[in-house]
Amino acid sequence: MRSGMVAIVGRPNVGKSSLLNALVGRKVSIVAPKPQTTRHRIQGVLHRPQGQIVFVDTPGIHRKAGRALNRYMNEAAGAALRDIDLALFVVEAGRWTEEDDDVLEYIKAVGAPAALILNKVDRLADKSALLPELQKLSARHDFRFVVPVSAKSGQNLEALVRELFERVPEGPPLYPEGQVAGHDLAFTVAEVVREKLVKALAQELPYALAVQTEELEQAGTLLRASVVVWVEREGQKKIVIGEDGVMLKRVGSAARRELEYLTGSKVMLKLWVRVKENWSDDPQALRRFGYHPD
Ligand SMILES: Nc1nc2c(ncn2[C@@H]2O[C@H](COP(=O)(O)OP(=O)(O)OP(=O)(O)O)[C@@H](O)[C@H]2O)c(=O)[nH]1
Ligand SMILES: [Mg+2]
Repeated sequence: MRSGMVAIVGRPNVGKSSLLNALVGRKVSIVAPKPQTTRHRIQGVLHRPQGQIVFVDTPGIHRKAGRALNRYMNEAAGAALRDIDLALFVVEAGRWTEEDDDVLEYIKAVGAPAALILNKVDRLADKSALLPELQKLSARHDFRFVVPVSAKSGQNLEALVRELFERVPEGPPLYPEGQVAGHDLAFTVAEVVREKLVKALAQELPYALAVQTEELEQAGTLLRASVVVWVEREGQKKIVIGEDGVMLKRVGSAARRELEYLTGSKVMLKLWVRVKENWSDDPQALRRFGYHPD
């Protein structure tokens, strides 16, 4: 049996979480069109007859890291590069930016073995540009291998999995058979609610949100969850709740539907909105909301 740890790193919004979900065949990490969606390291497990690969999805490494939360996110991503068998450095095909340079510099500094993954090839209008781009980017570092993929269409993912199993060492499985996510249900509930909020809310508001599961109770086939949405100001609370509570209701039912699909249970979800001034730059509040280095 082979088993290994593979970190998925890159700048925000390149499709790291989408890639993780596509590789393990289940949604274990939330996805949104806005950058900085993932805030923690998230583990997802690929089980195959030849062994097991534990993927570690990470927050997008970004430049404007002024607030304590942003520093936490960059540190969480950086820490994922330690003690791994391979890093998947994910970039967008046809769209290299300075933040990609930063990530590559970081990989080099840490000395982590890395493969280059060009994601979103389904979006390329001109496919003939792909080969020259692959050649150009391959020359930037001693990558173990380079693979173009689409997390969305699934294109080339099997080739990537084959490459990975050739490179992870022999070893016992790290997770029991059948376990796909490294986190518990309380975390899943909070993240699904956060994803629906990020998708529903405009512009800057997603960055002012933290979500915590306060109570979780499984009674037979019924799952009861009570979840707190933290914002930084009274005005933000009004927006999250919406006129006559419409926004919160919409978010709540979208989250409930997805949780019912994920758990197979009937879900009763209660959402509360509370204000914690400036929590995203307050180290104590960050720890309380689960953003603590481990
Ligand atoms: N067309 C296309 N879109 C993709 C692909 N992979 C991801 N996306 C989209 O890109 C956006 C960002 O995807 P995520 O998976 O959240 O990206 P991420 O790198 O995890 O982002 P952060 O967590 O914010 O760093 C979403 O709108 C995805 O649907 C792909 O292969 N093709
Ligand atoms: Mg992500």
